[in-house]
Amino acid sequence: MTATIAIGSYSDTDKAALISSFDPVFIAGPADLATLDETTRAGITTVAFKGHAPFDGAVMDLLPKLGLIANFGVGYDAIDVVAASARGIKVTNTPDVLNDDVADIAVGMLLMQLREMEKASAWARSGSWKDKGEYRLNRKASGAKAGIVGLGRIGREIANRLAAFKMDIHYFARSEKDTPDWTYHADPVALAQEVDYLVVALVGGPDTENFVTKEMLAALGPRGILVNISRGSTVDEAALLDALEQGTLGGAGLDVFRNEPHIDPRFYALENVVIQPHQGSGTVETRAAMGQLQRDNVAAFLAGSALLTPVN
Ligand code: 8YV
Repeated sequence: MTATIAIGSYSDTDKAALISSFDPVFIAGPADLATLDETTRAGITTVAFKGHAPFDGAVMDLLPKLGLIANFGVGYDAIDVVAASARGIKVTNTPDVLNDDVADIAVGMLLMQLREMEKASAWARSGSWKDKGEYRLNRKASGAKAGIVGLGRIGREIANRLAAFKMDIHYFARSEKDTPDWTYHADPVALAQEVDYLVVALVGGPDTENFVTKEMLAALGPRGILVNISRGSTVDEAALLDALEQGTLGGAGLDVFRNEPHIDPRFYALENVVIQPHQGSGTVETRAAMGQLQRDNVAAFLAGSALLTPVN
C-alpha cells in the first residue's frame, strides 16, 4: 500500500520520478483528499505538496498517520506550519536552488519597466518605428537607488545583481545585516522615500500580510517602480491598483498576485505594469532541482533519516 500522496500539478519528469521512487496516489489539490477512501488515507505518512491552495489543520486531520509535508517551493505559506507542528507533522521546503532564477526575474521586470521594453517591442512590431521614427527616451538603471524589502536569500541575490548594475543599494530587514556597502532602513516608509525603485522579497504569510502599504507606495511616488517576486499577499493590492491607476506610483513589475491565476482584471488595463504569471522559479533546471529536493526530503523521511531542509 502506498504511503505517499502527491498533491498538485507536476511536470511529466517529476511525475515519473515520483512514481518510480514512491508510487504515490496523485490528486490535484488538498480539497480532493476527502474523496479518497478511509483505508487509503489511513495508510498515508507522507505528502509531496505543490501549489498554493491552503493546507490547514482540517486537511491534515484527514490523514491520521501523516508525518511529513514536503513542499515543492521555498515559500510554504499555504501550509499551516503551526497546525502541522501541533500534530507532530514535519514540513520541508526547497530553499536556495531557486534564488538565482527568482532574482533574475526581479531584475528583468525592473529593466523591462525602466527601458519600456514591452512597449518598445510593440512599437517596432506595429511598424511605428519605420513610420514614426525612434521610440521615446526612457530611464537609466545604473546610478539609481534601489530598495530591497526583505534581505533573505533571494533578496540578497537581487541586491547583488542590482549592485552589479551600479545601483546604490538600500534595504529593510528585521535587523541590520553585515553588508557595509548597503544602507539599512529600520522604517520601510523611509526606505520607500529614499529610493527610486523598490523590490519586495519578503516571506509570505500572516506576518507580512499587506506589508507594503498605501503610505509606502505614496512615498515611492509617481516616478517610483515597485517590483514584487514574493507573494501577492505582501502588498496592499487595492492600494497598489489605485496608485497605478491614478499615477501616484510610476509603475510595477509583478510576478505574484492575490488570487492568482485569477488576478484582478484592473491589472490588464494598466499600461504601467509588467505582468508575469508567477514564473520566478520557472526554468527547466531550477524546477528539476526543486523536484529533486522535494523527493530527497520524502526519501529521507521514509528511510527515517534526517530531513534535508526542514522548516519546523
Ligand atoms: C513556485 C514559489 O511557483 O518557491 C516558491 O515559493 O512560489 C515558486 O517557486 C511554486 O512553488 C511552484 O508550485
